[in-house]
Amino acid sequence: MALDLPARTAPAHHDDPLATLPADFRWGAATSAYQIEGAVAEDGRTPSIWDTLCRVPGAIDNGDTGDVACDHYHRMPADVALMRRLGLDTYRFSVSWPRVQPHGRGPANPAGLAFYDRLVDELLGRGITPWLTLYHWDLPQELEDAGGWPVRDTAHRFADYAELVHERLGDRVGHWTTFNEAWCSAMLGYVEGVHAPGRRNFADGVAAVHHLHLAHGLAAQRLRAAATRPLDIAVTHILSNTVPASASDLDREAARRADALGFRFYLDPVLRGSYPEDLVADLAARGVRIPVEDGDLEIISTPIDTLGVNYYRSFRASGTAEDGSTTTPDGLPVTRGLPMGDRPTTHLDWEVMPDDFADLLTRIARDYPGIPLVITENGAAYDDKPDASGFVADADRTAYLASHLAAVAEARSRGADVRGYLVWSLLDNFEWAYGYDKRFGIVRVDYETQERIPKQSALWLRDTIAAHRARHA
Ligand code: IFM
Repeated sequence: MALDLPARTAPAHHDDPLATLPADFRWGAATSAYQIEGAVAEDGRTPSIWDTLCRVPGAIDNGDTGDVACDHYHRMPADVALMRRLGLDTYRFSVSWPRVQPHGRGPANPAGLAFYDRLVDELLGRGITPWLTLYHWDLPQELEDAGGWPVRDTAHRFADYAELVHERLGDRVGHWTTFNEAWCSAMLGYVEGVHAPGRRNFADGVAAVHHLHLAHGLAAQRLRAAATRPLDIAVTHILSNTVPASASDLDREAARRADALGFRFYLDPVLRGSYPEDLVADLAARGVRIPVEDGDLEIISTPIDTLGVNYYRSFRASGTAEDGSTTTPDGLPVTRGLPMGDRPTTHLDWEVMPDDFADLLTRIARDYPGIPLVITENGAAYDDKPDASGFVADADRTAYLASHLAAVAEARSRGADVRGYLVWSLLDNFEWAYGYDKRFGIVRVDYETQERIPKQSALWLRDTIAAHRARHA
């Protein structure tokens, strides 16, 4: 499909903060399998936990499902051609586990793997680096039926799956991310129950985090051992700052607890080889133990090459509940997340806070020195209003991207080794429990016709990338 893209939208400014980004800065976009592929019952794919959750009445807004999504499974070559026209040098996609290993164990499904084979070749043919994520939340339902992530065996199943994908694609794919956002899989899926598999048990969520970490480490070792070319192995976490709502000891303690459970629980084991002591004590106070076995932390802290950072927003933490109490009915201290306040918000009511993004990246660089960072997701849902031709003049999203890229440049100037920025997302897509109503794409998808229409933000990004390349030519 030939797309007529309008002329440039972003004049180059001498005082452009992006002028400080290095010549080899990576520019790309990210998606995930269940959110865009559709074709859920084709070529041997079996249901994942998301197919199952989508069938639960009331679980997903509007009763939406990923059955068709953006029909990317059938439109992949045109989507890759569009990426090329936007000037992206990197495309981060995820592999659907139930598509390539339908039972979550045992032999590969050649027809499923063939899709990713074609995708990788199509990308390489257009000069785009494939960045493969092995797990973006679509656990084969059969593995959930066997216990899911709270069960240790799932980590071993994942390592086998990683090796099987590598066997087929490892000759052409150099960038491997094991997991996308373990926090979401564990906490939204097993504690809050708003994501698949929709369970609600805190201890299960904690066990899930540990087994996701273990699976990451086991897979990193298998990939490294099987590699026939240098691999860049990464894991991606969604990360936020949590600042105390006031200078009181109560709020400072609440912020510490939130930071331990929401931030350090994810980075410390991978990058320091230990769980934070204060987290372990907080969990013990709740009667919960992380199910660590001998040798696990060595596996989990297998050296990686890149940390993927997904950033959307930050929070304040208060030690006082809405009703004024400072302890829960179980006698635990209250930890209440609050908005930062006085910030514009997106269609999801998420606050827009690029300054906090710069602070977050600076903090990661300070507390976990030596690990290169890539922004593997950042973007915003806005209530896009297309004009008569379907074009979306999304000035809000464009400003969002510009300010967050400026924050990356700012963080770099403070010493954060950020090497790339992958926008979330290439296409409007299935936004999990919110269905299709919340649009994150820089490219509009008309779900009736499956037409792709680059928004103003896509054209801005195209021109920003072109200006970057021209600057370094
Ligand atoms: O759409 C999601 C994505 O799958 C994971 N990171 C956050 C995005 C926006 O909610």
